[in-house]
Amino acid sequence: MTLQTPASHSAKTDDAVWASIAQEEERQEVQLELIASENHASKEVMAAMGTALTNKYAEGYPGRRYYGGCEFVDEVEDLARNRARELFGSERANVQPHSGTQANMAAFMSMLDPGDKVLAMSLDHGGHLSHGHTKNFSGVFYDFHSYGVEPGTERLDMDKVREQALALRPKLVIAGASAYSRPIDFAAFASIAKEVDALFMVDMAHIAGLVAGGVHESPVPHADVVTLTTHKTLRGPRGGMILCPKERIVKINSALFPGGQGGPLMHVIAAKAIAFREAQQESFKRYAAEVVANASALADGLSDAGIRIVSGGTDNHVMLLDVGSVGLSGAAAEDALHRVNITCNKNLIPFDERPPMEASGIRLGTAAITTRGLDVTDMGHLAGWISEILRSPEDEATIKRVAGAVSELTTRRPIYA
Ligand code: DSN
Repeated sequence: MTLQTPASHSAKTDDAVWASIAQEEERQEVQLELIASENHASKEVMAAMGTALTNKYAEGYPGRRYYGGCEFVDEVEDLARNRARELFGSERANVQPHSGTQANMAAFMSMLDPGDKVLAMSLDHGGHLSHGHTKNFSGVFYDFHSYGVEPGTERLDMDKVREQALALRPKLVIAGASAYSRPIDFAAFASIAKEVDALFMVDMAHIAGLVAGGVHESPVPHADVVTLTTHKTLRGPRGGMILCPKERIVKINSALFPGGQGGPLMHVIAAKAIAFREAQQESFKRYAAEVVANASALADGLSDAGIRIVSGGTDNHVMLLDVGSVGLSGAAAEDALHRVNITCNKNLIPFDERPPMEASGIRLGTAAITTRGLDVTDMGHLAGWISEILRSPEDEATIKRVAGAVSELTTRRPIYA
């Protein structure tokens, strides 16, 4: 198969843009990507996004469009929807959301009226912007309240969540996080929602690939609506998706289009279809298991090196390091690791006293480095390098040595081998 990727296209005239794209491709190749929400999509997924489907307007849904000439994009969207349903065992799927936040907006619009009460995880404890941040549409239009982790364990205590739900009587309970390293008990959340007569939604953006790969419990049997992104552990194109039982799909579809979006991105939907097929393969199950094994090994290695891991470790792809435990802010730690080509992001830790732009933590994830073939042995080395840099962030000899080791590893494990 010849891939028609933009990078291989012969008619490139815009030197400025292509130079930046080439540099970004090189950056990804030479850096170890530990940002927990990023991954390296396959060449086939990327190729689909550089096709003529980007030219096509297709407002509506397959068989019911507001434009002519949709016969082939209808086929593509049907493939994507059917594969999504099979992959996650969901009765219905909407594959049109441009992002996770767009998916959440449509989900909320399908279930809530402005001003309705919602209970979701606090952003400061690992929740997401679109779960009620005051400047986000969610916090502007709905009455969000938050639950968080417990001070001692830094884990969710479902009895406490239940107490809050009983006191608040929300219309919707949301589970799902961007920086929570422990399994989420979807059955317990569903039972709490039922007890207070609320609807239950799960935003599984971070763990979608782990759910698809069978290494995290699926929220689909428990939730009224499940939203996700397709580009994190699921390793597809940048975008969102909604899963739901058949009785909810009419409202969801109409909340997404025309409620929150116009024309769908058909080139991205084609890439989603390809990614869902990839995620149906045995090799993806192995990948998901390796992501979790690598995260566990990395957390153990860092912990053995004396760096405090929030909640003591991880059961999924993500971990939060309390870099205050080695005298750094999250911002300083992010910068120090960047100097040796290890990319991550500063992150608040639960009960953080620093402001978000400084933070006391960094968040690390293993989805992208596992895609490029790193294994648990590599995790031992990586933990050592991270520890050395965090302990000696200004030491030029350490920086040079670790940067050299990172370079040797990234050369040995190219992204697109
Ligand atoms: N979900 C966020 C992250 O985890 O990086 C981005 O919205």
